[in-house]
Amino acid sequence: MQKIRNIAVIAHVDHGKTTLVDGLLEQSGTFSDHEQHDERAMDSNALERERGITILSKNTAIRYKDYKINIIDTPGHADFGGEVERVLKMVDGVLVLVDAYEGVMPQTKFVVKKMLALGKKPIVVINKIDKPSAEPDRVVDEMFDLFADMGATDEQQDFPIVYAAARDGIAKMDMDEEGGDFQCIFETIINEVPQPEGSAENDLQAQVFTLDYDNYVGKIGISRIFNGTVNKGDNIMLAKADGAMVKGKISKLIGFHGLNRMEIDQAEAGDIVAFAGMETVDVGDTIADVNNPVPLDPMHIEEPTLTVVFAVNDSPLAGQEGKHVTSNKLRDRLEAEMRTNVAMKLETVGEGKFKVSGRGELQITVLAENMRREDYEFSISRPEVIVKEIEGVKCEPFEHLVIDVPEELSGTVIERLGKRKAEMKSMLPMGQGFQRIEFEIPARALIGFRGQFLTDTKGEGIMNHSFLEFRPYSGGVESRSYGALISMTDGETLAFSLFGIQDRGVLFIGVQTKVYEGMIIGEHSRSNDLVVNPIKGKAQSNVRSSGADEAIKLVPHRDMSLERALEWIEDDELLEITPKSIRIRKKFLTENERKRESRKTK
Ligand SMILES: Nc1nc2c(ncn2[C@@H]2O[C@H](COP(=O)(O)OP(=O)(O)OP(=O)(O)O)[C@@H](O)[C@H]2O)c(=O)[nH]1
Ligand SMILES: [Mg+2]
Repeated sequence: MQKIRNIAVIAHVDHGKTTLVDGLLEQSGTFSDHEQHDERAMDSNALERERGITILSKNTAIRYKDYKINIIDTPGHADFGGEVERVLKMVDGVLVLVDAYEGVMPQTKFVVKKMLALGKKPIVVINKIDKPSAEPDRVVDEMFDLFADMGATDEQQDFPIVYAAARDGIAKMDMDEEGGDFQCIFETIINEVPQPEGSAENDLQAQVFTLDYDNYVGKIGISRIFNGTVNKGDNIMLAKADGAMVKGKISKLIGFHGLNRMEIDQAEAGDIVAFAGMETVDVGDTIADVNNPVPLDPMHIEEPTLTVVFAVNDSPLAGQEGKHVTSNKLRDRLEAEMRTNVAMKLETVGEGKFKVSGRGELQITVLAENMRREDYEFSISRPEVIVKEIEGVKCEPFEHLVIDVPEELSGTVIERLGKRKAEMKSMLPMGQGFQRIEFEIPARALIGFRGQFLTDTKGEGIMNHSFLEFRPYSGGVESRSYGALISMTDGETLAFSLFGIQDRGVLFIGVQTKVYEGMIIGEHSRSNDLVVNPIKGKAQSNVRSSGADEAIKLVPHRDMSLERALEWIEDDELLEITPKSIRIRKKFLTENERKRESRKTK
């Protein structure tokens, strides 16, 4: 049997997983000398490159000596935590990265807990030791404590430690060593991570952990083979999660090497390969022996915590910028998403209205962003957390929140969070005048907090959170403290009128922008909404008023990204999303309708 090691790279967001995988590909000689590749080569889709984060886990394989090492790079952002859990079942060991300054962060805890519970062999990589602020010794201690707190076995607690500057291709087992390269990482992997269990002689059992799509061969299930041998053209049985058995045939077997995929004829127990030919394949399915199909344990998929309503765009500007605008198109696209993205759920809630549930705002905005790139137009509502009953008690999701703030601002932030029902758990000095404060907070109270936090800390604060558990409902929390500046009419904005409005708050749009009655063009500096006229021109006059013309200087407006806008809106507001624009609007466009509505709710 082939010598194989299967590992996943796990960590908090941005701690350097994808960069480390670059180094593993490079230093194993997997890239040939002339092969062109970008930095963070595994972050291959457009949105990943643009945002500099990993969204989907992806696998690759390298050769080291006579070993094949399959490596799965995972996303670090909490919203994609479900991916990590699935991937962990496919591997025998993990590289747990941790930033040598930031140390243990919420998602480090999340992934370590899952990894330990599944009994995987950990190798800890203290990364970014080149940072001037790095404190590798402190971070090693933090990891030790974390493992102990999370119930590591003695063997897991006795983890090997590699110190690395992944970006520079440096790694070493001892901080006092000079230089060093990734040889020590390869050696640690082959020595510490066990050879996969299972046997090539047994009946076939493989489990699908990721789906992919190829224009030529259709749906592809990327899978770990736990037992047996499979050949191209074999008949198999697909054991579905719901117990159904579907006969199928492997039309193609695809292997991985570096950034390439190639057709192969055979694969056996222990390996990670892709299967084509089964149109009904889903994540979690077992590809089993056709005569003796024995399903593997189903995969546990984390429940969604947040919902947003996607609806047909019915604004006065609807249909002008997007190609796909109807309810049918919207539904088809969302249904297609649910087929590959097992962490999300879809429910029709009314004519042209679809409730999409996921793990967090980023997961939902990534879907929305992909859709606008594909020429869809739609609206989305304010995110709502999922409330559910557990043993007769109304419960809501709680998050573990960690913030790093300049010491002198910690008072302000703690007060703000107090109003949002956050409970402070610890406070530690971090050096360089920063403090790290940890909280437990209802997920509901975090919606809209980021913008406020960035303002309060003048952009210097860092916040991170990840799902903790469902807990009893905590009652009302404070929401947005400012009202909206709402356009009273349709037309294009003019500098003269915006100049008159800008003292009333912060504008979200500039000049010559299309607006309509009920569209929100800014944030009021007070708590109530204010209706304004952004298209009013200057009255014509023959008299040149001295100084008036040159006085029209507009303060730069605040660009509302999809995420920022989604966090900002309230229940009676919507985001209008088109390939070209992100507009914020009132659900009810005229003032009369809004008055009638607010009387009703009172
Ligand atoms: N100083 C320093 N920066 C590093 C090092 N390794 C990675 N980085 C930088 O850290 C940032 C994040 O790196 P990524 O490899 O994308 O991190 P990641 O863990 O894959 O991030 P996600 O997949 O989004 O969770 C990039 O700007 C890297 O250049 C390092 O050793 N030293
Ligand atoms: Mg990454």
